[in-house]
Amino acid sequence: MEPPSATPHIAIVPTPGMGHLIPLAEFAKGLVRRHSFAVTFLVPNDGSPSKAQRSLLDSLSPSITYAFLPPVGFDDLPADTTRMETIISLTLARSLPSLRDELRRLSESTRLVALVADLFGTDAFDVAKEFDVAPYILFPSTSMCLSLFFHLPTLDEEVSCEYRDLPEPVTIPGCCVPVHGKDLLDPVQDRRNDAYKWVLHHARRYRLAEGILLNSFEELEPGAIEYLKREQPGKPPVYPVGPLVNMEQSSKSDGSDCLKWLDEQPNGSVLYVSFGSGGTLSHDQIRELALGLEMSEHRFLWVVRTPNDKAANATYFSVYSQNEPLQFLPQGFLERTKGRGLVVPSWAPQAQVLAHSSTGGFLTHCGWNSVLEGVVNGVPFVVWPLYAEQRMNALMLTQDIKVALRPRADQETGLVGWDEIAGVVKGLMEGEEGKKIRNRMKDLKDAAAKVLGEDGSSSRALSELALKWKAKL
Ligand code: UPG
Repeated sequence: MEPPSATPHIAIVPTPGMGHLIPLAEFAKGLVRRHSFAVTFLVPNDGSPSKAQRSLLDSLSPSITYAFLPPVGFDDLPADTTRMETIISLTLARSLPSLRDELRRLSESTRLVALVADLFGTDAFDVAKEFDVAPYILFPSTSMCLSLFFHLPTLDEEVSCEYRDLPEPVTIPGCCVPVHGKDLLDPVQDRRNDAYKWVLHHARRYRLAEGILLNSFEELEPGAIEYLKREQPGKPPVYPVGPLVNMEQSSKSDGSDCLKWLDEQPNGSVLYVSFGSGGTLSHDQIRELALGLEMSEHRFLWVVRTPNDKAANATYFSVYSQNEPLQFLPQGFLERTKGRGLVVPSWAPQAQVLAHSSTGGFLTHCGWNSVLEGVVNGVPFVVWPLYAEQRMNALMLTQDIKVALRPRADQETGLVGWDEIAGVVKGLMEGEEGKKIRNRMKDLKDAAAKVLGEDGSSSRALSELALKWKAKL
């Protein structure tokens, strides 16, 4: 057998979801580019990796390789009560034997020093330890959410009812905005469901990590980060290395039409509308949104998915809609908004869209990667949370850092009406409040550029980690 090369090597194990894979890929790029590491992605899956997943993995540098683990199945799970977080966690839990085989191979052929999993990946730790590989987490969401994960085992012991029935909001350590139980992340909304048990399981195991990398930075979430960095028994060191965001120019392949269209629009004039990789609206809601955009009289670029009346995360595992999404738009909408609006089915090169000078606002579901992509480009938000921890993120953006407007849903129908949407879009794109928000975003953009600079705090945190890992060689 050839002796392993001297290059330090990291294994990364992403759980399903583009929102997890994208920041892990950015983290890998930084390690390779700045610290000469080699990286292997070991990807648990159910046999249907999405086009988006494959094209991202294929686009990485030769020092970043990947292998899909043999697919696992879920035929035994009840379709009506199994939530997203259970499937995400089981995809990894059921892949542990093949992960063990791959780690054995890597540890024999490379200088494997660490395994990095994401927020639902703590089951990989036991296998990592078998090969004397240090287990780490890259937490792809907010510091606020990480602080809640650390606090959850205590909450679970102290609170006997559903959190949504608590009369007082929950105070998350380090965070100044209290969060009502009904706004906490989805999987903690039903404590009898397996999804809650999985989240609690992972939260309890976070203490087993040798460190937690956080996709955030101090200027964005000062209170929570200061709290998380404080040494406490049972809490591993936290390294804020964010924002981990794709800043590269587009390859001008997939979705380049919308970038060309943006080239023709005036500076800062376009509202980009997207609900991340998994977000879907109901039939009625999609019609209201279309009319609201039309009536706002502003330019827009909208990534449309086939509506779904049952789930707000219907494309989480697949990204692409099964049916042609544009057929669900109101009659005549495309003709009436031609020139002023562009509608893209399923997927757009979002990082490049947000970096484009024509983009002046972002209507977002508040997935954390989307938020960070808005922040690094100074693009202010209209927030429209749908699932996962997005309601918490929306609260933070509107009430804490105040860089977003939020349309209100009708109390009876639960729908956000077209007139409310049109009003909020105008407010962001042309109103006084919009101007103030834009200025605050400019400060955050500058702060993000600084932490990512040569001597910035996130670059230093990454260097500290790289040194620690190299010392294991
Ligand atoms: N994206 C595109 N094109 C699209 C849609 C999305 O490039 O048309 C990219 C986008 O740029 C971003 C990523 O896909 O980088 C989406 O990530 P995110 O905005 O975080 O949304 P989700 O995919 O919904 O992310 C999941 C959860 C979210 C959570 C995030 C990180 O739904 O709530 O904050 O993971 O944990």
